[in-house]
Amino acid sequence: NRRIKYLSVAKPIVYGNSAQKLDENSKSVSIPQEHTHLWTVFVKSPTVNGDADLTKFIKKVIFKLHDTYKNPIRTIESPPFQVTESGWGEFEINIKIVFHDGSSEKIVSFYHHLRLHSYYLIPITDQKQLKEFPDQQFKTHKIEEKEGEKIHIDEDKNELSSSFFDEIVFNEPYIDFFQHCLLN
Ligand code: SLL
Repeated sequence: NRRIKYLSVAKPIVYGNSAQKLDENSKSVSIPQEHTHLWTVFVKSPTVNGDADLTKFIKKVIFKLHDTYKNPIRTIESPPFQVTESGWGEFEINIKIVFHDGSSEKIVSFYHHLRLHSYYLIPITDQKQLKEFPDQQFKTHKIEEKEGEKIHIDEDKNELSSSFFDEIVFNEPYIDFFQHCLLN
């Protein structure tokens, strides 16, 4: 089992979070009073095959939440690779992607800023929105992009999402790993 010289394989991923503002109606008994949002942090695939592609090379994804959470280290071993929680504050989530045994690939570790609020955003005019998204369904939707961060706001549903498109690059992968996990 040898490495394939000069070969790089890039796999696209999307990571980020969605968040929903809780109001009195949407608050369930199990959610503490001080919690303002319900959110989900995720790692997923933008490809048509979706998570089926990711599971070919991802063994698990580890999300490290803020220490104010019970069991802050959440290990997800099958798709969807995501954690849903409620809370009151934004913080940095450490995401670690672990590849299949035998791949000899190092863990990929990075941070995502859990976004609950959109207050820092520069308002965009409705005109621009209408031009870009003439579709009715986007009437109350705003999409912003800043430093690679795609922010989607749905005012009707009090929802927001923040996502980043990225890729995982495997340099000179082992032949076995390449054949079993990286070839489509
Ligand atoms: C802040 N630096 O002060 C951040 C910390 C922590 C958010 C935010 C805990 C929820 C729970 C929660 O929402 N933590 O388990 O009660 O804004």
